[in-house]
Amino acid sequence: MTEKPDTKALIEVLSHANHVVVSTGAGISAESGIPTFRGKEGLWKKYRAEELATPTAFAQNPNLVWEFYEWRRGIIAEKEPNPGHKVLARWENIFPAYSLITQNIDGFHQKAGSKNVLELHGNIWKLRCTEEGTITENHETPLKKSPPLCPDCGALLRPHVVWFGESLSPTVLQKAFQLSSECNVIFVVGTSAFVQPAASLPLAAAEAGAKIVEINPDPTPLTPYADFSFREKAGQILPLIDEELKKTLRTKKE
Ligand code: BJW
Repeated sequence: MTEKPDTKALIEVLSHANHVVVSTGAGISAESGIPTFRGKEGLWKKYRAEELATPTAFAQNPNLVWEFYEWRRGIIAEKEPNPGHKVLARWENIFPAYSLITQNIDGFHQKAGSKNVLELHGNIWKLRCTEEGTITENHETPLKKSPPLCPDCGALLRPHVVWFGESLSPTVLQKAFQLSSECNVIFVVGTSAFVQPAASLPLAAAEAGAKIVEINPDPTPLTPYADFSFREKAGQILPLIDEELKKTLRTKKE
């Protein structure tokens, strides 16, 4: 029988936390059946990021890039958020202040009920005009026309996501660093902690005095800095932490 992970010390910290930040990556959606990028079965093991997730790739071959994104939209459309996403949505009502930051583009946090989500790398259900920069929401799978064209000016539309070599929205990024440097605890869930600038958020939080909680079946470059490391799947450990937290908060109220 596998031992239940010890959450006692973490629950003690959480029960006194005023502001909790959670920063998620592809691993939170892995148990929903969404491929990650860098694991054994990761997308970047089968496909070259340079050919599919850079502005140069899109300029050279928009058809191929759209084929990749249409395929992924199809997968995401068929899947559902898992218990990990649901706990993170519930936590909006638990802590005095709570912020959810994600590198994911799948929209699963919102689908699970999270109201405030800071999306660092955009959203696959949004399209952006390459000429005018206008952003529209679009959930068609498959798209009626691929690659899609802007209904207003006829220019190519692209996925509203952040590719390698592109800057993140300065407003979103500034907010993410601000929240991270204000929190008492930062959870880092399901990210290889490899891609910048997202990987720097927990370090900024720790520098400002926050505790780092890492949830990932595998160690990452962040692991040596983590105050709590859970080598577990997010969909399993988050409900467990939530359960223990509920018990403690209930006792405190009584
Ligand atoms: C589980 C689990 C379960 C499995 N439960 N866990 C400084 C130094 C060096 C380079 C740079 C730097 N600053 C910028 C760069 C360049 C670059 C970069 O970081 N490169 C690195 C590869 C080194 N960054 C950029 O280009 C960024 N732009 C930028 O900084 O602009 C300014 C600038 C540009 C150039 C130079 C300098 C400055 C933009 C980054 C955009 C990333 N885009 C992508 C694609 C988005 C659209 C799409 O999805 O198609 O974003 S790449 C891909 O990686 C995607 C992800 O959001 C991102 C992060 O991946 P994530 O989420 O960590 O997933 P994985 O697969 O890596 O890890 C999953 C983890 O889950 C694993 O650890 C598993 O173990 C775990 N797991 N099951 C919990 N059940």
